[in-house]
Amino acid sequence: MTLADERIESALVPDPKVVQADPYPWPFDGDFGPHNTCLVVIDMQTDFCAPGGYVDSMGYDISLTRAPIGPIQSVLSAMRAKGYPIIHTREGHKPDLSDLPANKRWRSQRIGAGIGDQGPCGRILVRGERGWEIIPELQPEAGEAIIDKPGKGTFIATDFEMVLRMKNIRNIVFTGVTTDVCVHTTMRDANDRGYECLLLEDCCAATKQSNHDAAIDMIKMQGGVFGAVATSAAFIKALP
Ligand code: C5J
Repeated sequence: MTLADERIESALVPDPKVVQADPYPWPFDGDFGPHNTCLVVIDMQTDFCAPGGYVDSMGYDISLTRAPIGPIQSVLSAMRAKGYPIIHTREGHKPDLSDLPANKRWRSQRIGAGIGDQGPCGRILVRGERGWEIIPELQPEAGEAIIDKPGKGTFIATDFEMVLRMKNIRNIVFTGVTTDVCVHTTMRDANDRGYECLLLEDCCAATKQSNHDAAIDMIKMQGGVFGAVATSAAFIKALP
């Protein structure tokens, strides 16, 4: 093989430190590893993805929100094996509901799944109840951070940013539910704070497929307006 052949071949082989993502190879500068990158698993709780939870009580199809469980398990085991920081989140309110805005409660009651009311899995979206727990398939391991949040975004009323700073995180990989609400809100906020964001599309889901698809499309606009999108397979393949 001549030097010219070698140059052509190396140009065809993607840099292993860059994920083949859309609309750009992620991260933007190729600086990616356990030293500066974490996985965030958003709200994979019984209330969002198991029978009798909040999403099920609203009448949505939980097969959608359960679909990412397998892909998230694959990403978790690949990242755990390489020592990446893992952060889980849970949406939920204090038992006295002092952190539940009246309009959030009213809207949920209107569609028959009142936050704070008794449901088949205990009080809906209340901390400490069965429905609020992370599903057994995606249980956090010892040493992994868990952020409890009262809202849709993970930065509001939590110590998320402090945890990211203590771990020297610059890149965030997003998984979880729902793509169009808690995942998007957190990704947008992270992007505005200067974090380099990647969403794994088969590791996320919404309560309606077209909302998931639209949320994915939005990220890709304007050259990657909030970051980039990849599949779990492309991500795992590139994981340094
Ligand atoms: C919603 C969430 N959709 N985790 N919460 O209410 O996205």
